[in-house]
Amino acid sequence: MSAAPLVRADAVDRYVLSRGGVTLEVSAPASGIVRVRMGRGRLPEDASWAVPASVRRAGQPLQLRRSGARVELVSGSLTARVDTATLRVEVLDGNGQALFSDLSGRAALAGTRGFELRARLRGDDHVFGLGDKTGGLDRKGGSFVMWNSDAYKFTQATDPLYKSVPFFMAVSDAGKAWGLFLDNPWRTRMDFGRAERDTLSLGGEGGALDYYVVGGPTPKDVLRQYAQLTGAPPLMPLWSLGFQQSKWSYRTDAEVRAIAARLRSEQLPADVIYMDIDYQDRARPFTVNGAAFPDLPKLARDLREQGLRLVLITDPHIANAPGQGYAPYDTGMARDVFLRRPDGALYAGDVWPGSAVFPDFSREPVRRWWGDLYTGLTNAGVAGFWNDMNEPAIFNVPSKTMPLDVVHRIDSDDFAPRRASHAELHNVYGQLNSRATFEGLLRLQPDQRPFVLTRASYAGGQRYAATWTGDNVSSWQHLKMGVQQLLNLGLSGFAYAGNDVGGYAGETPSPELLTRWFQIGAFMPLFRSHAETHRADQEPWVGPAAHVAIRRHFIAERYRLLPYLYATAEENSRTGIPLLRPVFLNFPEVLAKGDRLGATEDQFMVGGDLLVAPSPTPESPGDYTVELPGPGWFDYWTGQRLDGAKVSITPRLESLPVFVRPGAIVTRQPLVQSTAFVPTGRLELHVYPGADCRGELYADDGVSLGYRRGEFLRQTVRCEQTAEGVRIRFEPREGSGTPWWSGLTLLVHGWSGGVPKAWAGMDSLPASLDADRGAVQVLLPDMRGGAVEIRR
Ligand code: MIG
Repeated sequence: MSAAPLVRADAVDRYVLSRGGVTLEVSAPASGIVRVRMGRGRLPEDASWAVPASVRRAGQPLQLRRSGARVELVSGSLTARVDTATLRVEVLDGNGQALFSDLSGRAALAGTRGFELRARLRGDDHVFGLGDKTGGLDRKGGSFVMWNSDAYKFTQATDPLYKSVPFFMAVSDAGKAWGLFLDNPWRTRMDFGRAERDTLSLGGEGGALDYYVVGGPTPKDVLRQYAQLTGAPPLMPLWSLGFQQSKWSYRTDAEVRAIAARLRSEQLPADVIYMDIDYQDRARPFTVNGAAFPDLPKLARDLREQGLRLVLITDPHIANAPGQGYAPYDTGMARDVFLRRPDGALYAGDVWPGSAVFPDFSREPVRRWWGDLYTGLTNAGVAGFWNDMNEPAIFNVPSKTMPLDVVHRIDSDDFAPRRASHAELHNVYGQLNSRATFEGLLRLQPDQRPFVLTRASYAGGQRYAATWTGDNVSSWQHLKMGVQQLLNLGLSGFAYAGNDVGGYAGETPSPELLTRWFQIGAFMPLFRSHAETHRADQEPWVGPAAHVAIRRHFIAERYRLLPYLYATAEENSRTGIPLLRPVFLNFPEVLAKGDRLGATEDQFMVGGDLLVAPSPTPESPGDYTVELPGPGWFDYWTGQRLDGAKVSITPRLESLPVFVRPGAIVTRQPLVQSTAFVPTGRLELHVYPGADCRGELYADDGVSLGYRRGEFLRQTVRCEQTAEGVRIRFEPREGSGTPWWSGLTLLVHGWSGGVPKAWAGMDSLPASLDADRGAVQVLLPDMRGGAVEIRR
């Protein structure tokens, strides 16, 4: 190999060059991540709502090489090649293959404001991310706008939606991935070969051209790198993984108690009941209608005894109610927290309380004031909060939001204090609203994990809140589309996401639709049933008894699976890898099958091991074939090993096909009616022998931040096939946490021998054979380490 002639090689922190009135900067906040900024004249302000200063400032040195009109900057395995005449930037992988090839260079800033950047998009690349936008799992061929919008009854064709996450990953048929994050909160546009074949274009109306290219090379690496930039979600309280029952609205203390009582009498496990806007006095945030809810603390206490927590809605629109003793308005005015028009007049817009005013969440002191508003409700025992309408949504105006010239006065992070238009802050309004809530709750209850649910957000918002997809429709199409939305949210950093089970708007769901939605919802990261006001009830007990029994079975199955789900959530908090995953994230080789995403488009995985395969045509269920990533998979429900990698399914209402990776070790627990009740008995370890055989045990108290001080239990369990059977190895435990379980029930699936013997060290343990299921069962003590061998 002959190297290009080098003039100089240097290590630099960043590389800056100006040409034709445009300044370019290339830096590397971490190895394998290249950041590019460009400005007219000088560089734009180095500040961000998505990437914390500590990350942006942690520059990795770049190796600089000059060769003629080109400069190469090497960071880890990535090379950024700059054409010094045009300022075009190309990012190459370790093999010298171009991942990202900018075709515009300084011409991207040819206009007087904003930018328009074109780049090459490879023909065999699939594109994922951009939050919960509809239009299909693969964004290739699509064009999308980032502009947070209240999108009631959105469809497959609606764009923009509630959130703006200008991040995508491109994955080739060979499974090679890279990602791009455009850190610009203004109205932006991304086009993936729709306007122009094989061309990616990124456009923005204002603000900085500031983007990061991350090099993968696997899809999981891209997500880890994106999490390095924008953060991973914190480990949320265990109860947020339980079943959540909501409705607009449970209107009285008696109605909430009746819902709780029914959940319990029906033996429908549940952790949360939501209270929507009608609990408030005249729809005013941070008030409680005392006639309907005479004693909220008592209600919260009584529910808690039944293992149920309350989550209350608190919208950002503060009633414009001077002189009425409404504290959020009065204290807000005293501290000048509300947004104003350019002429200094208070901005007021109509929402639920009537005329309302809006906090300027771009100011740290305002976020602090907002956080303190939760004092009364947290003291009353409310466990979590729901930030709705924070696009922000405004009634009675064609734009459905506030005027773009409303003035924010940024005072936050490492931003220079300055005035900025709503056009700049619009897409971050919801993210900053949920940040104010999250940070306020942490101040009020420093050792509790906050739970915040937000509708609008921006990249990085996963650090503060879970999210849902807004006002979906009770239809088969939404059931199917919702899975793809939640998959893409997971690929965009938002690992804690759900949609309204049963559908929010439109005609009430048929019993079949509702049952199917409960089945799939049971495998979504957030499992929350919710529906619009003035509709027939759609709680899980509504409809024929046979349907209720199926829903109960699936809700219960989710509770049995909580140890597995929670371990996956804990992994997410360290890595950014989501709970809900498209098949290719775990098995990039499925992309090589050629026909785009083929049959895997309708499938999804929960964690690394469970593959769920609903009907691709749920509205008219005929037989269908499930293609698994390889041979040797197991049927989750029967524990039996399957022949081959194709399974043909005849849909039956009571079942949802779920398959287990050969090599998985899946944890399950005894059924509880709420995560507030500690299970008694044994933890089940289901071993499915195969290559790369492992599983994770993770447990902690589920609610406090003790896990950050070592109060948790984490343990890897591995298995290997031996000449005589299977050996299970328990690696040493990490953390000081104590388990709730009294011992372990080990179940080894796919057993073909006769009655086995089990050995742990020198002692023989009782093992029994379930010949029908092809499983061996061994009752073990709690294993802090050591190994067990099951022999034929
Ligand atoms: O204008 O609070 O998406 O979940 O039930 C509607 C009432 C306002 C919209 C949310 C929905 C919620 C509803 N909200």
